[in-house]
Amino acid sequence: MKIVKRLLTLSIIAAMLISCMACKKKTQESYSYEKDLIVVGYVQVGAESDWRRANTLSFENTFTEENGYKLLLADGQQKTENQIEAIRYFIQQDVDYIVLAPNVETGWEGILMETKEAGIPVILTDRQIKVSDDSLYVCWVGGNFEKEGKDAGRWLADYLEKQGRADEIINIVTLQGTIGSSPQVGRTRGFAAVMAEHPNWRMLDMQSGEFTQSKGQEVMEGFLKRFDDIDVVIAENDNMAFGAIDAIKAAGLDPGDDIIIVSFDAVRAAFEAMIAGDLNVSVECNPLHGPRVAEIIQRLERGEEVDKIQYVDEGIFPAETAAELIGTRPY
Ligand code: GZL
Repeated sequence: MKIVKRLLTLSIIAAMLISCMACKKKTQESYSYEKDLIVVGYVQVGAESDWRRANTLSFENTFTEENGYKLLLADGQQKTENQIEAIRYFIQQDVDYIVLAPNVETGWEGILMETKEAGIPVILTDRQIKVSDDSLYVCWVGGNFEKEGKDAGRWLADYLEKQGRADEIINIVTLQGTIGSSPQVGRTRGFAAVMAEHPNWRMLDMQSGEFTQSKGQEVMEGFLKRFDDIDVVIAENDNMAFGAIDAIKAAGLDPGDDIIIVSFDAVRAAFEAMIAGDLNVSVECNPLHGPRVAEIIQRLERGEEVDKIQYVDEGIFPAETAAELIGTRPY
């Protein structure tokens, strides 16, 4: 009996080893033609906005085979569960690096424990995450969202001052981004900090437009039905601002004049809207993270340390600068 049990145990161990060898062989085979390329698994939020498409293009233009990379791109379609599934797939594919633009700030401990156990470095880009152990990722590169929110508030205060409306009751509505994403959290918090300095500003309501033009228009239509005296719209990205502009025009009002529109991202279409007089300002959020992430990977490849938090440079673009600058815009 004992000999049977021993033979059975040996055959199970042998089977496990063979399957493991096959798996490793498959991984090596699947990228054997990539032997000299750095394989990067990029987990993108989605394709929800002009900003996002510029962000993806920045990676596609940077992580090319002639630059020494194989880019595997996963579109999360704005769902965290899709992103987690994609990360698990990249672990199975044994990529060299995982780059993650996290949809929202929470829910990442478990999957990043799996990447850590697999020994695959994770670089965060664009949005941030909340984890108790920041060794779960190498570093983060992106925009300073709370500063963007404050910059928007300060621009509005200055604009109202110049219009002689500094002491007027100002009714504001906000089209928020994806709730729980760091651009939504930061922009909302930053604007609120400036709003606290202006007791004559009233926030009538805030609602998420999911960073999309269609949802932004739908939410703005609702605001226009509920409130008959909106002075300012804060749109937490340009595409929601474009939706708000359409809704305001459909209501027979003049966007940029009857209702001041403050937006974020500063994509080319925002410059076109400012030139048309429909948008008053767009606070830049630079999407061109590809080269920054490539520089980080090259430093890691050389065994160098990299800064944990790396902000990209960003500006503020009021309508009066749009015509002069639109030709210089890289996205
Ligand atoms: C900001 C980025 C945001 C943009 C939106 O870094 O995460 O997501 O502001 C995009 O346009 O949808």
